[in-house]
Amino acid sequence: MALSKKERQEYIKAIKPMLSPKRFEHSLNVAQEAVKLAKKYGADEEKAEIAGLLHDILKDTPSEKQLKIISDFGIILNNVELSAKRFWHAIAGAVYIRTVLYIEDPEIFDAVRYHTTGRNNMSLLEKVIFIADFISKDRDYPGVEDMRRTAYKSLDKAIVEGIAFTIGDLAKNRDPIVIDTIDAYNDAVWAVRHGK
Ligand code: DGI
Ligand code: FE
Ligand code: FE
Repeated sequence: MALSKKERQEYIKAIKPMLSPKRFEHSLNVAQEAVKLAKKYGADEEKAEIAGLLHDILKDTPSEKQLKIISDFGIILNNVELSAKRFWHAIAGAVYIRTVLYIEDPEIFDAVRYHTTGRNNMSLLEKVIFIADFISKDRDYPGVEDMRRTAYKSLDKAIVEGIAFTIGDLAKNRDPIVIDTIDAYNDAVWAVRHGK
C-alpha cells in the first residue's frame, strides 16, 4: 500500500522547514527510490516512503543539538561514534521522529537510525533505505550508474559496493570507522558469498 496524498503532505510539512532546499529534494528522491526498491524486493512500501522522507530530518540541525537529542534520549555513544560527527544525524533523527513526531513504528526508527552506517543483520526495510540513499536521483558520484544496476540485482551486493566505497573514503581521510559500518559490510559480504 502506498501513502495517501494527505499523509505524504504531513511528512513533507514536517521535513521542509528543517532542511535546506537541496536536502529537502534529496529526501523526496530517497523516498521515491525507496518505494521502487520496496516494490522490487517486497518490503513495506508505505514504511519505505515514510522512512525515506524522514531519514535526514536532522541533517541540517547543528551537531551539538543532535548530540543533545541523542543523550537526552539515553543513548550512550562510544568514543568512535562520538568522533564520527557526520553520522549523529541518523541517531538523532530516529529519536526525533519518535519523540517529537510521535512515529512509534520500531522498523521506521531502525531504518532511520541505521541509514548511515548499516549494521549486522539489517532488516529488508533498513537495506532498502540504506541503498535508496546511495542511488537516489540526485546522486552523481562516479560509478552511481553501476550502483543503480547492482541495487536492482542484489541489495546485499549493493551494500558491499556502497560500504567498500565509504570505508575507502573514510580510511583515505584517516577518519574513524563506526563498528556498525564494518558489521554491515561483513554481513553483506557473507550474504553475497554464501547466500542467505
Ligand atoms: O546524510 P547523507 O549525506 O544523505 O548520507 P549518509 O547519512 O549515508 O552519510 C553521511 C556521512 O556519514 C557521509 O559523509 C559518510 C559518513 N559516514 C558514514 N559511515 C561513517 C561515516 N563517518 C564516519 N566517521 N564513520 C563511519 O563509519
Ligand atoms: Fe543521512
Ligand atoms: Fe540521505
